[in-house]
This record gives sequence, C-alpha cells and structure tokens, in this order.
Amino acid sequence: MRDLRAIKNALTQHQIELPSWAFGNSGTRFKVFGQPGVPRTPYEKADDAAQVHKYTGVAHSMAVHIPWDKVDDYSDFAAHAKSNGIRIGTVNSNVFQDDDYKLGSVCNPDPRVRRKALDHLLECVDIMDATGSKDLKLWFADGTNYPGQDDISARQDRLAEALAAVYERLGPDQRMLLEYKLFEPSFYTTDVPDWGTSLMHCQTLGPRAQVVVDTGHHAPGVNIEFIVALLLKAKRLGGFDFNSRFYADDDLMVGAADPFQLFRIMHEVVAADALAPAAGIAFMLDQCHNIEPKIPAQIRSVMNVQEAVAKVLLVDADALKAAQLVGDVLAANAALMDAYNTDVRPLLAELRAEMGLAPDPVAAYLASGYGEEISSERKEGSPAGWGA
Ligand code: RM4
Ligand code: MN
Repeated sequence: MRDLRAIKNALTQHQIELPSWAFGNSGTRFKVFGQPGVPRTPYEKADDAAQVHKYTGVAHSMAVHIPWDKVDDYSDFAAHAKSNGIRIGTVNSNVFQDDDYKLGSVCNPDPRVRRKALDHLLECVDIMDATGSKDLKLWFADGTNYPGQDDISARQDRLAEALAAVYERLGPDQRMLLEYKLFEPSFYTTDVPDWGTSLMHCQTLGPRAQVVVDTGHHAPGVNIEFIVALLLKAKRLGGFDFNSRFYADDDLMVGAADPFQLFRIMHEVVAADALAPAAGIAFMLDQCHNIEPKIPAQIRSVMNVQEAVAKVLLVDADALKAAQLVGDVLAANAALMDAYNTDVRPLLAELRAEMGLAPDPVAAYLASGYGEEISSERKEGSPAGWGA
C-alpha cells in the first residue's frame, strides 16, 4: 500500500486544466442565462482561472478556444496569465460556428470550405507558438443528417488529408489531440464519432497524434474506463475533457452525476502509472456552468477530481493483484470498494494546509470578496459567451 507521503505527493503533482469557456456565459439552445461579473475579455477569463488555481493549487493552466479567445497579441496574453500564476494551455480549434460550415468543415464537399477550415487549424498552431501551448485540441462538428447526404468514406479521406497537413505543421514538442463525439450537432453520421475512428487517424499520423476522451461524448452505459485502459496500452491517450452527464453532452460538473465512474476511470490511469505530468496525459475540464456561479463551480470540479484521485491512490494495489491472481472475485472487488468508500476530504484538507492553502477552497473563495468585486467592476461592456 502507498504511504501517506507518496499519496500526498501524487496529489500535489497532479494538474487539472481549466476551460476558458467555463467562465463566460453559457446555456442551452433554449436560453443563455447571464451572470453578474462574467469576464468581458480573454484576459479577464485568465484572471478568474487564476482564482481557481489560487484556492486549489493544482489548476496551473487555462485552455483557450479560438476564436472565442482571440486577442491582438498572444505573447502578451500568455504573459498576463503568467503574471497571475497560471499559463495558457491547450488551444481548442473552432470550426463549427460559421455559416460556411453548415455541411461540415474539413470534411465538407466544397474544397474552398475545407481550405478555410484547415487555415483556421493552422492559425491555431501559430497561436500555440506564441503562447507556448503544447497541445492542439481538435473537435469537429462534421457529419451528416440524412442517409445519402454525403459519401461516408470520402469524408474520411478529406478528414485524413486535413489532419495530415496540421500534423506536418506541428513543432517537435507539440501534439494534436483528436476528440470524438457520438452525435450532435449531426444526427445521422458524425465523422469522428468514437475512439476507434480517432485512434485510426492518430495511428496513421504518428506518435504526436493522440486521442482525447471527453467523458460526455459516449452513448449511455458505455464503459469509459475500458476505453481509457486500451488507449493507455496503445500509448494513445492524450488527455481527458472531464465533465458529467446524465443524458447526452450535458457538460455538468465532473464527478457530480457519477463520482464512481470518475473513480473507475482514474483507477485505470493510476494503474498505468499515468497520473504524473511526465506521463503526458492532459487532464482538462470541459464544462459550462449555466445555472451555478462559475468560479466556485470550477473550484468544486477540481476538488471532485482530486477526491476521485485520492480514493484511487488509497487502493491497496498489492491486495487487489493478489485477489485477482487467485480469482477471488469478492476480495478484488472489495479492494476497490474499500478505497472508494473512504472519506478522503480530511486527507485533502490536511494536504491543502501543508500547501499553504485554506482547507476548504470554496469557502475561502466565497469569503475573499472576489465575486462581489468582479460583479461591480465588470458592469460595462459585453460579457463573454459562446453565443447560443
Ligand atoms: C465540444 C467539444 C469540445 C469543446 C466544445 C465547446 O462539444 O466537447 O471539446 O471545446 O464543445
Ligand atoms: Mn470536449
């Protein structure tokens, strides 16, 4: 069994990346509810992300989404983040919010539209060069709504061509993370619907093309930890987009709907010794806070991931292995459940105190007055949002 010091060290090293879009206004296709104090610029999103890091100590970076986070000077933006104690992380491309993309972006039958989409992806790599970001995350809304609408196989060829051009452009220490999603906005076919499709493209491209598992992007009942275990074996798990779902791509706070699933996923990561930053797995949140206050919701999400990881680190791996090898089903299951059923909140509070942080990050943030401050300071101008 791991000793307490090793568990605490692993938890201190484990980093969780925040999404810039969690701080802007968001909603569903029915309504976006505005909140007071929402950032008006990418700079203010970085200020808010820095608050999450300040109270958790493990959220060192903020992912950006282009064009939502377009700025005039990306080096200056990166310097601003740095002066707040965080860095700009993954660059997310956006080829789904332009009229030209009605029939797809890089898979569109029209070569002019494909070129436009590819240019955007290449521009995202330029931005990575300026911000020092290491990962380009690609998610495509491409697909079709009706049988016969387009040629399924030809669309795969167009996708492969665009991915190859982007891969070619990456610097030696940059990676491409290819995300998949079962359906939505396309309802009949999606061009990257599952991990098999993503993995096939990544394997064709090379080792710096990796699969991203967004926990909300599967059919109900899919065993996500199995997918994670296989991608880890293939050395193709680039990272996670963490969130929770009850039905489809709900984007709720990670660990809120099914904390046990999060524990099972993180157990595979720890079992493969892939928790530490050196393993190269990007642990990102991909969430929207439509009805709850955003900064505390991000803090809560980071805490939820930490709680799952802490429980996993408590698993008696030797006892588990021994039980598995002799086929003791109940003892093996108990080794996992004993750890899962442990209340790790006191351990995490103790760790935070050792890190010089308040034991209860949400309470400390709420007491700080930052929320009231931004509500009164950010009255003018238009709040950021993804424009649903
Ligand atoms: C997509 C996908 C991407 C995220 C956007 C906002 O569904 O999950 O990762 O960047 O939403
Ligand atoms: Mn995602």
